[in-house]
Amino acid sequence: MTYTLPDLGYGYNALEPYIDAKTIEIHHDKHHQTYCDNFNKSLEGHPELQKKDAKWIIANLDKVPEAIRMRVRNHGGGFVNHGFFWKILKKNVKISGEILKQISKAFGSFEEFKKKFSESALGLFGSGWTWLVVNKEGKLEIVNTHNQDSPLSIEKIPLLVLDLWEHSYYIKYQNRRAEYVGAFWNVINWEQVDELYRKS
Ligand code: MN3
Repeated sequence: MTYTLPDLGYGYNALEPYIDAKTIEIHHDKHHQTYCDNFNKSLEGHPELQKKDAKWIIANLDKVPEAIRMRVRNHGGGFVNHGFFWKILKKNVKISGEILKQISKAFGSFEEFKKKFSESALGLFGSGWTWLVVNKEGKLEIVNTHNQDSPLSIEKIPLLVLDLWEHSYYIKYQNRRAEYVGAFWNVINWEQVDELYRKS
């Protein structure tokens, strides 16, 4: 079995003007595809792993043979993280429901959460991701991961994520990461985040 690139579920221009169509096209069709291809390559000759769900593999890297572990961590992480990222993007969805209640409880208010998440994203050096996760105690937490590392590997359940690799914003924003982080708040699919929270 091989893993296949998941569909975006919307058009390249669906997130304009916040995330431009060209960026989405290259990010999904080229970058994500490459992670998918390299993930498949890294698992060649390991039918026992190829049978597993990609998320299971990322959550159980200790069960991956050491010889291929770093490649699986990088490319499998890239494959899984991007699949998750596309799903939490949608333009102009207002936050409401249980997730709004829980965020307000955990961070004081939604505005305070936005501030902390943005600070975390802007404080990340190099390439990586900023996440809202549920930790083992069932509490909401903001975490950064480097490269293509996933919170699944440290027993945290992702609810929301922002890709902070330059390829995710460079065409439109160049070095202006803060503008990209600011624009992100207009394209969060809070209905999906709420659903993920309730399932967690
Ligand atoms: Mn990316």
